[in-house]
Amino acid sequence: MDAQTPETRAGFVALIGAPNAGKSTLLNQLVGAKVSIVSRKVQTTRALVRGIAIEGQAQIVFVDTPGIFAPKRRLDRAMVHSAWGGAGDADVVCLLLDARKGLDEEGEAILARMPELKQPKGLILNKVDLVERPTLLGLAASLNERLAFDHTFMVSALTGSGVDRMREVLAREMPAGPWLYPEDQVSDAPLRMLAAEITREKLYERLHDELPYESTVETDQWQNRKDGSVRIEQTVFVERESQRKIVLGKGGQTIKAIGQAARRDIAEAAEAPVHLFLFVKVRENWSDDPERYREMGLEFPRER
Ligand SMILES: Nc1nc2c(ncn2[C@@H]2O[C@H](COP(=O)(O)OP(=O)(O)OP(=O)(O)O)[C@@H](O)[C@H]2O)c(=O)[nH]1
Ligand SMILES: [Mg+2]
Repeated sequence: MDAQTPETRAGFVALIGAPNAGKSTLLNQLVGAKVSIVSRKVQTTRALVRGIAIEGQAQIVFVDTPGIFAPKRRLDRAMVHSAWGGAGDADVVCLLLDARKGLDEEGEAILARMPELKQPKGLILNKVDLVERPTLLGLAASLNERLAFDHTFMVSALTGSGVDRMREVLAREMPAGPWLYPEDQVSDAPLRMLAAEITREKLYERLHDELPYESTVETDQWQNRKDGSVRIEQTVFVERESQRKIVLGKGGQTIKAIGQAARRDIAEAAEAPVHLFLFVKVRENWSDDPERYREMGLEFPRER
């Protein structure tokens, strides 16, 4: 490399925070593509999702993590464990807070553990579109008294306000070194995984109040056809027959609508026409089945 060429940089920035703070929405804004699913429900993200952004000579791998909360079930425990794991491995750790909520009990518990992390730390106050400026400044000041953050960002993941500046500042924190992924790659997750996540998002969108968290989606078949289209088969696992009925809906209407919405987004991600076939299966206690965790990219906690 000649002396004129600025050095490349590359590294990881973990986004941690309570469920629903807007981590996945922010990841998608930072990357400029949908790589992580979003919903109004808490505990949407289940495993680490990496989204890759380029800023000048820096490649920044943003790591979206499951929301951190007091876990009750085995799946909860796996998710929270994965979130802290993502933080431990990053070059910079950013705590994301919903600025409208401020520092609630969940945020407090995460903040209390952050001094254990040795990396530079960022504070991200999100959802500034919903908060008055003085409230925001007060919150930033009091949080910085609690922990000496290296950077404080005020953003709206929804509108994109403040996001470009944040990416620029974080780019300068990245260690010098070669890029970790090809220039045009936006995610490290295989498309079949993203496709399963997209269907789960549509499931949440349609059934937010009826369907509890007892569902998961897997891609079983992914076939690239000669005509350039893709044939995909996915299975929605639920825990009980009553839930299967809800997912199917009257005359199969609900699953049909979910399938249509998912197909559109998957086709966009795959940049190809998609034929999507959805199956709904009852698998009692899938959330105690190690294989389901492997599919999600989670470690299986031995303790229930
Ligand atoms: N008004 C507003 N809403 C936002 C903003 N960012 C996220 N949201 C909304 O907040 C909700 C949760 O967003 P997610 O991105 O799924 O939150 P998360 O932190 O990834 O949640 P978990 O994966 O459950 O931990 C969604 O309804 C988003 O549309 C923002 O800047 N402003
Ligand atoms: Mg999320």
